[in-house]
Amino acid sequence: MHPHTHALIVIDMQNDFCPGGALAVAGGDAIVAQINALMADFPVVVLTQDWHPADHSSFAVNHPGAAAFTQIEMPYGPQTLWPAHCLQGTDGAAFHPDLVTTPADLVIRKGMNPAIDSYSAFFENDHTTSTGLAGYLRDRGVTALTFTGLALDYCVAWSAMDAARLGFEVTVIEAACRAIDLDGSLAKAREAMLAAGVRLG
Ligand code: VGL
Ligand code: ZN
Repeated sequence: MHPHTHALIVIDMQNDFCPGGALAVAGGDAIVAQINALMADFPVVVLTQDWHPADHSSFAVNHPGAAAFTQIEMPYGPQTLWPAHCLQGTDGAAFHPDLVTTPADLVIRKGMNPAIDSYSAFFENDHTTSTGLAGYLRDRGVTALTFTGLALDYCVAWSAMDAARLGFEVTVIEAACRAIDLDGSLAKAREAMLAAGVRLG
């Protein structure tokens, strides 16, 4: 068991990111058993859930004429357009049925504001609007974070880099993650994580 200052953060282990889902990540379901086993080693466990309204601006369908997996400019910077996914309250937004959620201390939802996407568990994509997660972890005396989940090159990477910037000691267990890998996004994310001081374990 890790000390009480170490938390496991499990990112977006939801049906829509697993094979058969709306934004399926190859092998997304293959890491569930590993994550279940990891949870037993951490005194603090946080799960995140991508949780979008139907009119969310990251959905290609809400930009007439635009295709999924292309980029547009938003007031806060470039935004990749995605197939509609993780609609609040739907089965696609639910956790993978084999994920053991009982050990979770906190479930944090993100991506509810239709105007801003939110890859990171800490901030929306404007890098300013907080989800409150950092305050929760600090209040509990947590200083080190280990990340797993989906997708490695988007929500896991953005969360891990924000955590490192916030001063947490950060490890990403790559073997317990899977990536979307859109236009070299995995290589870019790995490089950016290493530059941000994230340990890839
Ligand atoms: C994610 C794209 C859009 C993720 C969420 O969980 O990595 N990726 N929404
Ligand atoms: Zn999303």
